[in-house]
Amino acid sequence: MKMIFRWFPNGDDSVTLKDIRHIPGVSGVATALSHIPVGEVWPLEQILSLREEIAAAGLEMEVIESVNIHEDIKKGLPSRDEYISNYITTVKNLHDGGIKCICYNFMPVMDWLRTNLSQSLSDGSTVMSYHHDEVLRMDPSKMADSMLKGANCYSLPGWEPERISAMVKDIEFYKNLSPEQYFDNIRYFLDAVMPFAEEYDINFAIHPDDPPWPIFGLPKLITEVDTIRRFLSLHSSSRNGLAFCTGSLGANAANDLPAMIREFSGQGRIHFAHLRNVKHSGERDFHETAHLSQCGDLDMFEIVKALSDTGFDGYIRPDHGRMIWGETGRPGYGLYDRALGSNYLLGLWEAIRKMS
Ligand code: DNO
Repeated sequence: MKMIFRWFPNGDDSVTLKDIRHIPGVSGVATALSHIPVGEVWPLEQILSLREEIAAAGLEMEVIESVNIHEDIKKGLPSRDEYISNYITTVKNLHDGGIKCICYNFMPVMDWLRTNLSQSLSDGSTVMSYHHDEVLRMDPSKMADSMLKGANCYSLPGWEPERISAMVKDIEFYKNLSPEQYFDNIRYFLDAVMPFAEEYDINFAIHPDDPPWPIFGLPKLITEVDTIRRFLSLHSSSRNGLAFCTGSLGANAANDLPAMIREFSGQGRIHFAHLRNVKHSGERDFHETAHLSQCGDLDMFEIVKALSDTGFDGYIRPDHGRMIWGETGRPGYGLYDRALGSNYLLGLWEAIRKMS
């Protein structure tokens, strides 16, 4: 297992590589060439120069989060073949650049969604939260404004300008696409790309839908045990795997996360784990919390134990933390609370390993 930290290059992060290097036990970063528009090839030289910058700070770059998938692929449009061919070239270049794992998602229109990026907790910290009633009342054309307003001038992953400008039209498009057709579109993508994941020894880690229930009638793919089984059965190669995000899947209290980890990690299908905690305040309402079990509704001990017991040897990163100690930055991605979280998780990992 390697503990890593998400980091955004090109000055688009309040956290520096030097800061990350100071966190004990963290060996590398999950990062991306996020300035390249979705669908274009990532040039090898740019991958290598980012790798050098990260190596110069004493850190590894083995995981990309994310190589995003062009909306035309998700929609199944004829232009998808060109975007898929670009994606494959990027996979080859990433292989040549030493990458071992690519995290991606197949969420239509938007990546993740919250209704408040800075909700105050009783300890004076702030976190991101989600209230489904507010989403039901939301005008999709205003959705991006409300997300970006809270972003503290940093880019929000999955809320790229080109995506935002097409959002309302795209929501309309998906009204005429059945869940089966949507599923066929990921199958088409995997059929084309998986042989190259094999050839280039790269693990693919799909991120679950966040939150894991329908929004604006959009199709959802990775939400619970059955949908994940169905997705994994599309390609039996272990390269076709998961970025197991406890906060996304855990937003649905019915998901038994340790059991899911035992099943999927036991099959060698979890390559990347995003570990964070959530507190439910309704069936479809939650807010994020500090990583400790006692701070939220997820049992982090059982989650880490399930990973350890199943021989997990992929990457873990502490996911969204609180904003504490006066820090400002990209919501969820401050330094301090994620550093605390990583060391709590490393402590659990060490104790579990030594006691088993
Ligand atoms: C949000 C993140 C997502 C995630 C992508 C992976 O904070 O969890 O943007 O990186 O869905 O492709």
